[in-house]
Amino acid sequence: MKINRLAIHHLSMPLVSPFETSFGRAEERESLLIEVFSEGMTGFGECVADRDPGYAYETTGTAWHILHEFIAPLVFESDISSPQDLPDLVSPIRGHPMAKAGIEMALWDLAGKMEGVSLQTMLGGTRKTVPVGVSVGLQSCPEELVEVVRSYLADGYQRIKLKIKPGRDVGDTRAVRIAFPDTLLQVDANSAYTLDAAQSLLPLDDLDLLLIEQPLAEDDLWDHRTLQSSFKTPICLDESIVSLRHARQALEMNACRIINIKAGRVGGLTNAVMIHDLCRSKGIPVWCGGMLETGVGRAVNLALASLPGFTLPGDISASNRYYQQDITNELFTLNPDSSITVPQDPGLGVTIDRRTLNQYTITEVALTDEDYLS
Ligand code: OSB
Ligand code: MG
Repeated sequence: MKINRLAIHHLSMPLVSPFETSFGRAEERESLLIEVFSEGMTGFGECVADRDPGYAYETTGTAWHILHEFIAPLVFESDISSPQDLPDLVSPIRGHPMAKAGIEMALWDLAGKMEGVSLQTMLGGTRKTVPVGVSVGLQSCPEELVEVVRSYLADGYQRIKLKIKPGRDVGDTRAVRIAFPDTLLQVDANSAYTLDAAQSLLPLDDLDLLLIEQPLAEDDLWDHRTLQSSFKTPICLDESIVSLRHARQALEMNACRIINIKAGRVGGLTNAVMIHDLCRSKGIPVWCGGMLETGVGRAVNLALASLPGFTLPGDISASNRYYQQDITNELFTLNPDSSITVPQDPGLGVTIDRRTLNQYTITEVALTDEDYLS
C-alpha cells in the first residue's frame, strides 16, 4: 500500500452523560479521526488520546503533533505491505502508542477493504457476538450510583464496572453489591492509590468482585505484585500494560491475574493480538477495555474482543450509552444476552456519516506525500 494522502480530523463530541473517573470529569470526548488514502480507497482509524493527560500522557494535541511531524513522513516514504509492519516502521519514535495505533487502525481498514476481508477475520477472531458490560462513572453519592446501575441493568447489561477513587470506594461498591447481589461486578481505580492507601480497599475482597482494575500507578508493577499477594480477588492491569514485554513481566512477577487489552494503549492491534496470544498460552483471562470510542473504535474493539482468549465481558457498550449522534452510519445495539454483534463487512465494517463528522470537527488537516518532499 502506497499512502499518498492522509487527513486528520480533531473531534469534540458531547457525551450523553458526564463521565467521572479518579482522574477527572468529562462532558465531551475529544479524539482524532485519521483517514489514509491509497489507490482511490480510504481507511479510517481512531486515535483514542483525549483532551487531557489524565488516563495517559498522550493528548489530542501531542498525537496531532506526532502524527503530523513524525508518523506521516515515515508512512509516506514507505510502501507498506501489511498493517503489521507499522510497529517496526514507527519504532524510531519513542512512546506515543495512541498516535501509532490510530494510523495502524486506518491501515487495517484500508487493507481489509482492498482485500474484501473483515478486520475480525484478519485478526483471527471467531465469535459472531461478544459479551459486553458497562463502565459506570463516579456519581454524587452511593444512592445515586445504585439508581444509575439499576437503569443499566434494565437496559440489559449483565456486567457492571464501577469507577472508584480514595474515599469513594468500599462504601459505593458495597451499596451496589447489596442492591444487586448476583450481578457480575468489578471496579476500576485508574491508578488513584499508593500501596499504603490501597490497604483501605481490603474490604472489597469480600464483595465477590470479578476483578480490581489498576489500583496503583502505571509505572508500578512491583507494588501491584505486593498488593495482589494480599488480595483473593484478581488484580487486573490496564494502564501498566503498555507493551508485550510489560505483559510478560507483570505475569512473571504475579503483579496481576487478568489483563485489560486496549489497542490504543499498546501501540495498535498487532501488539494487542500478541498480548492476547501470550495470555492465552498462559491461561490468563483478558478482556477488551474501552476509551469511550466513536463507532470507528467500537467496531475495532468488537473485532478484537472476538478472539478466543477474550473470556471476560468487554467495556464495549451500545452506541447510545456514549453519544446522541455518532460519526458512523452503523450504530451498535445491545443484544438480549448482553452481547454486541461483531461487524462483518470488509475492513472495520463501518462507514462515516460526513455530516456528523463535520459537525463535531474542531480542526482538520490534509497532508500529501508532496508536502514532505524537499
Ligand atoms: O480505565 O477503562 C478505563 C474510559 C476512558 C479512559 C479509561 C477508561 C475508560 C472506561 C470507559 O472505563 C470504558 C468504555 O469505553 O466504555
Ligand atoms: Mg481502566
